[in-house]
Amino acid sequence: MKKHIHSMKFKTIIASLALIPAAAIAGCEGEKATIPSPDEYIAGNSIWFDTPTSSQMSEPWKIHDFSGSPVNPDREWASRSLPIGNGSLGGSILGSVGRERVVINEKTLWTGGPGTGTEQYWAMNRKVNPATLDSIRQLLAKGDKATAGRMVSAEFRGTVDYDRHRFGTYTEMGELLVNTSIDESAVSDYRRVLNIDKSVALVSFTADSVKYARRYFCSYPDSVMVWRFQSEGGLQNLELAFVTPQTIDKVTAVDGNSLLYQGHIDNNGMQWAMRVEARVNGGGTVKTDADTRTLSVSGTDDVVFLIAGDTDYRMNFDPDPADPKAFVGGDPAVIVNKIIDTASRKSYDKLYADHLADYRSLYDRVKLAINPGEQRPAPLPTDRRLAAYRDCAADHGLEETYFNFGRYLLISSSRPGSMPANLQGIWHNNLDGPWRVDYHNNINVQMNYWPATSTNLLECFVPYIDYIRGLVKPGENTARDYWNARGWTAGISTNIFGFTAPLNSGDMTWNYNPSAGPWLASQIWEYYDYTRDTDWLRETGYPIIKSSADFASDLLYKNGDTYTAAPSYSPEHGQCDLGATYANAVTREILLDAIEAARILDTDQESVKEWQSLLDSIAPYRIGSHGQLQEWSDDIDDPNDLHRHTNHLFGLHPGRSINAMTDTLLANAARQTLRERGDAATGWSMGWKLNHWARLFDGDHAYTLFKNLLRQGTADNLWDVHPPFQIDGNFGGTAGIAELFMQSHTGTINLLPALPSDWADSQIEGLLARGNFEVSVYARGGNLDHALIKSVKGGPCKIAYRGLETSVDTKPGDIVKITADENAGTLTATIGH
Ligand code: FUC
Repeated sequence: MKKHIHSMKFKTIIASLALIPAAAIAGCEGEKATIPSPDEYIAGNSIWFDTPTSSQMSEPWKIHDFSGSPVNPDREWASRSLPIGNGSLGGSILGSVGRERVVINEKTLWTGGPGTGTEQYWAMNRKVNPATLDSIRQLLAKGDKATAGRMVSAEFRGTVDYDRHRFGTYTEMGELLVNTSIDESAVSDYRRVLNIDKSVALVSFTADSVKYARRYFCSYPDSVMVWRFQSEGGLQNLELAFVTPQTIDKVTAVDGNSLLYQGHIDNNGMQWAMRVEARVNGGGTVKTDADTRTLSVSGTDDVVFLIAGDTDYRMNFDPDPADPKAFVGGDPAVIVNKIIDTASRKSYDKLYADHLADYRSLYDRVKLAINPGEQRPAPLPTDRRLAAYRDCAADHGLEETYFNFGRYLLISSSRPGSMPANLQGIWHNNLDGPWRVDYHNNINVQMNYWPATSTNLLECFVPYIDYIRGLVKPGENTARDYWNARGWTAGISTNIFGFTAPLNSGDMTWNYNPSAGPWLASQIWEYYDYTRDTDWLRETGYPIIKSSADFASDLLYKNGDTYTAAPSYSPEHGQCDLGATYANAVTREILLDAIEAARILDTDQESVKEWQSLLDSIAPYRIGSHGQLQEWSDDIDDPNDLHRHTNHLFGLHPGRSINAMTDTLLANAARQTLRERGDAATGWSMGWKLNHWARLFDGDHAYTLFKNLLRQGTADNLWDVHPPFQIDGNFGGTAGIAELFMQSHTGTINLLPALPSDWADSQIEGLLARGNFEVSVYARGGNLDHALIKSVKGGPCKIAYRGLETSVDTKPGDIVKITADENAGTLTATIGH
């Protein structure tokens, strides 16, 4: 359906036409700046192109709204745009010449939720009679999966359809278009670059002997997106317009040099606002016209645009089901005005310096160097580099960039104060999108947060904690109504309004996933395990974990001497089961976490006893007839099955109930399963298998998966593709690289557990290990040269390397140097400061 709605729904226009003389706002940028050279931006880690995009695909929602197709109609956006973001506000830069096009997103711009009608929304759960659940379990115990499955399908679906209306969809704010009147045919030396080390994008080219350079970044400290358009040898005449699939209510000219756009989402009344301000430096004129909604800048060689966007969404951990405004906060127009007024008092240089300092405080913590001594080829545009890589050319520089880009994407899409990174992080170019661009608790959102811990970006984890907290209250209803259970859980798909029920579909292979909640809660434990922040555990983490462990306990069914998570499904695969390996593995994990957490806090001894006795009696992992780790309770795995999900290996990764160091039988079975599933798959699946192989200490096989991820699951702008674009694989890939150098899930820091033989002389600095240790590992000739472990919190530290072990007690700030003598069989830890 075409949704060209803003002309129909436009209610109020405040017209204003103002001419601002250059002198009134000149001088903000200080001395006249020289135009930046693209080489400086290409140097280091960058993604870049030497051909412009056409910008013809602007307003793709007019072609189709992208709700039900794996092919994004806007190919250039999906594979050639460059993303910037500050966790709330995102931009994807197309870098077109005659008409620049930047897609603008705000992470909380969603349709759906209680604003569409509280009663219907919160009636998301159906009520399952406990006797029915009992019958289903008994049928499964008798082996009648078909009848049990039919009953699950009839009873366990939700009431809310998986559509954009009540469940909702993440939706685009719009596109800022800048007409430049530059003749595209006259362009030379075109470069479009995202410098990942400096978190800034550059578009530069020459046309008719005039040099042009545009820079773009999105600042977290100032909550603002900043562009600077410069020219040398001629002046620029620019006209900026905003197009959107959303309803615009009002456009106001403010201060003569900016426009405030205010609008709302039709179906839930969510208010949004965006303000764009232009200020010229040195010369030129800014003109705003609220009638035509355009802002023009003429006769300038240097202009800065400031852009702020927001919605009235507010997080709510305890929404009142009667309140349609339970997730509604302050007026976004007030907020964006404040942002622009504050930011406009700062020069471009100051805004950028503050942005860079903030970015680097996170990004610079980890440094990867793959065989740094080797000769590197001359830099090529990323699309050509990737094409060569697809043709099997070695390119360790590209591999480093991919790793760093994953961290860049997380820093840009997940910062405290907003929702976590969704299926596309923050970047979205249409009204609707695949899987509603939602929070997918199936593997996807969990994968987004793997690198947040291990690659030392704990601050980026904070929105994920808030998201999970927001599921607890509504998830208690879901737990009770379906499973007559204590605690909380959530289903496969979630929005920003505390949606926790299964969706209204009878296809339970994907729609039935009560283990999703405990999986999320297990990452709450992980956050503690990395930070060792006991106060946080007591106040925030433990209540979530405990309640989830109670839910997981009540999901268990006693069948003979063992307990199984019944009924259960292996995600998107196979029949209803008495105890799918995945569901049992997640249960094990959350029970382990809850027991450890309660012991640390010295609390809930009765619960600990209950959890421990259940844990001891969960149906064991089973090894099937072809040596595989069974996916279901029966030995029915097909050795030729290439299904992308490997959730039955949850205990190997991200869980810890299969320890490849000690459980050789299970590790071999997991290996056999991975071999059967093969090395090709969708993006995220290859990212996950990379992690699985790393946990099996097979660096070369893990590297095969990483190469496949880059070759078959990555677009030219290095976005992960399912297809379509889906960001989880970027994060899974990044986390997997960290696992090759260091693992800590068993409580021991395992050095170089899976270094690919091709990366024999590599190093990584600043990874985070559980226990809150910062770990730098240096390999030479494929062996450990040395490692440096900085103790952040103090405490005992156990270290392993190829079967050698040592341990040391540390104080905060200690730096422990680890060296190995494999001939002598010693691993030595030396404490320094
Ligand atoms: C999971 C996957 C699909 C897709 C979807 C968003 O359910 O099985 O492949 O990635 O999430």
